[in-house]
Amino acid sequence: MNILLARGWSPYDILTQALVEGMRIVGVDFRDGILFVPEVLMAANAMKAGMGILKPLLAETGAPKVGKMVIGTVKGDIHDIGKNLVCMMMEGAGFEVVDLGINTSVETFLDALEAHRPDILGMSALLTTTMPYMKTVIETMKAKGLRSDYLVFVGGAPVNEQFAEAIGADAYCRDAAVTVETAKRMLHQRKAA
Ligand code: B1M
Repeated sequence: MNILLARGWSPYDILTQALVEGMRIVGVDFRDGILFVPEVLMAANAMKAGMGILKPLLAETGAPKVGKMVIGTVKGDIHDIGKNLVCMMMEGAGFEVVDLGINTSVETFLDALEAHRPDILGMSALLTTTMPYMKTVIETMKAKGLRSDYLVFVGGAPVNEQFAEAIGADAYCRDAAVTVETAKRMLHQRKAA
C-alpha cells in the first residue's frame, strides 16, 4: 500500500486496482478449491488493513453533509468488506453513514430508521441464501407504511438489477462508486420533486 502510494498511485486506483481486484482473484481461487477459509480470512484482514491506510486519504473534506444513509449486511451474512468500502466512499463523498455491521435483523434495520431518520437504507448480501432477506426487510417496511419514506439501495456480489427490481428496491448499486453516484442523483431528484 505504502509502496504504491510512494510510486504516485492515487488512493482510488490502489483501492480498485490492487485491493478490490486482489479480492476478486481470491474469490475465484476460493471457488475453485485453490484457497480455503483461513487463507480467505487472511486476505480479508490484509484488505481491511489496507482500507485503514486509505480511509483518511479518501476521507471527507469537511463539506456540509449531503445526506444520510443507514447500512448493514443482512441477517445470516457476515461478509462486510464490500459494505465497509461503500461506507468509506459514501463518507468520503460527504454523506453521514450509520453502519449497523453484519448479521442485521429486520428489527435492527427498522429501529435504526426510526432513530436516525436517514435518506437511504442500504443493504448488503454476499450469499445467495441471504439475498432474499432484503425482500423481508422491504416487505416489513411496506407493512408498517414506511417504505416510501426512504430510498432503498441494495448491493453485493450475487445481487443484480433484476433482483433489486423484483424485491421493490429503488436501486441496485454495482459497487461503491456507483452507490455514491446513485445516492447523489436520486437525492437530487427527490429534492427537486
Ligand atoms: Co465468503 N463467500 N463465505 N467469506 N467470500 C463468497 C461470497 C463466495 C462467492 C465465494 C465463492 O464460493 N466463490 C461464496 C458465496 C456463494 C454463494 O452464495 N453463491 C462464499 C461462501 C460460500 C462463504 C461461506 C458459506 C464459506 C463457508 O463457511 N464454507 C461463509 C459464509 C459465512 C456467512 O456469511 N454466514 C463465508 C465466509 C467468508 C469469510 C469470513 C472467510 C470472508 C469474509 C470476511 C469479511 O467480509 N469480513 C469471505 C470472503 C472474503 C469472500 C470473498 C472471497 C470475497 C468477498 C469480498 O470481500 N469481496 C467472496 C468471493 C467474491 O465475492 N469474490 C466470498 C470484495 C468486496 C470489495 O466486494 O463484497 O462484492 P463485494 O462488494 C462490492 C459490491 O458488491 C458492492 O460494492 C462493494 C465495493 O465495490 N456492494 C454494495 C456490496 N455491498 C453493497 C451494499 C450496497 C451497495 C453496494 O448498499 C447500498
